[in-house]
Amino acid sequence: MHTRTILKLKDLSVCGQLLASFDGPENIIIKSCLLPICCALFFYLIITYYHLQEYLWRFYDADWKTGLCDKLQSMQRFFGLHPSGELDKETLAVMKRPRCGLSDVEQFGGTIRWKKRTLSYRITGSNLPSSASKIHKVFREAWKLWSSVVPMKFRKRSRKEADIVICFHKGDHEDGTPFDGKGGILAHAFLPGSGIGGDVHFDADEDWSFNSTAAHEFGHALGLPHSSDPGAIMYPSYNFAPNYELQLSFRDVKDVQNLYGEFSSIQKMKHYFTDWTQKGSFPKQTNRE
Ligand SMILES: [Ca+2]
Ligand SMILES: [Zn+2]
Ligand SMILES: [Zn+2]
Repeated sequence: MHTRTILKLKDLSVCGQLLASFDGPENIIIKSCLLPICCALFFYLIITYYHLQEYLWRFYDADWKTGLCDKLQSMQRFFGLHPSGELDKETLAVMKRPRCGLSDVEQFGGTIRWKKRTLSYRITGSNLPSSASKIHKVFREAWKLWSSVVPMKFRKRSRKEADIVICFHKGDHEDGTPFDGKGGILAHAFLPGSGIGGDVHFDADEDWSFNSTAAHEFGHALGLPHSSDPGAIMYPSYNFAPNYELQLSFRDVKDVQNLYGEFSSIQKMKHYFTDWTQKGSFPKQTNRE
């Protein structure tokens, strides 16, 4: 483990040299001023190192055998940064971005998916951060994004059991992956399956701007892993740009169609016709490359 390169301890040695250069009793005041700065830098590095370890452990393989430097390089490669293995400014900036709680390196092999074509979802819990009608609207639009490219339907249920249960939770909510308050992790989801499988949890401590977060988490609920394409909905950091238009990337479409197939020609025509009668226009092409 190349801790020295990750922590950049040379910064500390510069401080040490600086302190040593003010030798003699006449420099005692200067030294007493520099000492707290050096201590603050030391604690800053220790805290940063702790956060880095936690981040890499959570999102880049929880295997003790893989060195921290190797994990850091995998992270830098995933986000298109120079794989220096050093905790530089760009890497720190990526670590601070709000993101999804799932791993970036876990692959599901394209075999974990729902066998049925119509899925039900239900919103439960009491921590709704906004009006129920607004939340339903956002979720409906997020599901529609996926149902516009694969032959799947998503139906909301108010009472009975549903395939996908959506909740807003604060902190530890007893699924082994506690939320972290404001910032950091905004949501997580479970892969398709029975019980908790397919369920989606949002951090109730966030100021919600759901669009891209919901669409991303619903992608996981369908069985999709993270994508390293910055334009993809399945990129681990959510896109909150003010003028961001919610749409699937070419990669998102290909990945979800690998799991659930494409529309047949008849389904495509029906889809176009429905859109035309509802909006008076044909659906726009969402497959961004
Ligand atoms: Ca959070
Ligand atoms: Zn995710
Ligand atoms: Zn959870």
